[in-house]
Amino acid sequence: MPTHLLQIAKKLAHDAGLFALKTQEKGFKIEKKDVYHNLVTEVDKECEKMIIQTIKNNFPDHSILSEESSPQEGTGDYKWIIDPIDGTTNFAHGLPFFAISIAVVYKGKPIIGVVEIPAMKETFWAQEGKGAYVNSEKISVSHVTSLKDALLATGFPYDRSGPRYKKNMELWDHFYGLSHGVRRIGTAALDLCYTACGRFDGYWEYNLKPWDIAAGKIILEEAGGTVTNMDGSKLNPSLSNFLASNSRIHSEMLTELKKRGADKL
Ligand code: LIP
Repeated sequence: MPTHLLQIAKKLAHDAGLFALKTQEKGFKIEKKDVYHNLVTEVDKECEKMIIQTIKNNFPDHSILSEESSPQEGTGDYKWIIDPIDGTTNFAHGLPFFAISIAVVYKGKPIIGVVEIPAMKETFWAQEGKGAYVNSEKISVSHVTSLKDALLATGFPYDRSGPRYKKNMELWDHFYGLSHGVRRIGTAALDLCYTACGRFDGYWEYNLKPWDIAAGKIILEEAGGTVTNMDGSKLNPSLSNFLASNSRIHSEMLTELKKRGADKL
């Protein structure tokens, strides 16, 4: 079953990616989802519809959690976690850094992750216990052992008035001084996959949702990385404070996050 689900997840991500890429050139409607700067486009919704319809046709008993629609509870043990376009702001502004992110969870345990980056022609994917890949090439995390040699990534909450936004500005400045630099690419799925293949060495962010990280997390872990809360405990998505790394600089990053009180927010 897992290999069959992997093939379907890859096909769904690939087809949605091609559709998104084509539509990005033509133009599309953009809306604001809330009072902040959280955007959704008609392409997010269309991709989501395509993906969900196929899952429902093939697996009517599977549960589905997807960014742009209400959760659907199935009677079976499998759950799909979907972000039809991760990096919507980038997509809306014509940037190539956006991804289709699809994970499959079995009895609460992630077993498959697929992150398709159509503009780069890169499909990152992993199956539990079988390693992580980009296209057909096996990937692993970097060998960097110290922050002073690391390239990091972060992202900022949509709510720019809250304490986490200000804290993240402070953390950005702090880590910038300790590393080769800190990038803000604008898609969590891609940040995780870039950490999985050694382009980044560490990544932190507040306020991420399960669909932002479900697929990227299994890809990173299968590539040898570590994902925890900012206090080092096992990831609890409801805390929404998140640290990912190549494992080798994880404890050094945790020390710096704790020094700045990042784990207390
Ligand atoms: C976005 C992320 C981005 C993060 C935003 C948001 P969306 O997902 O992937 O990196 O900083 O907070 O969650 O809204 O584009 O699917």
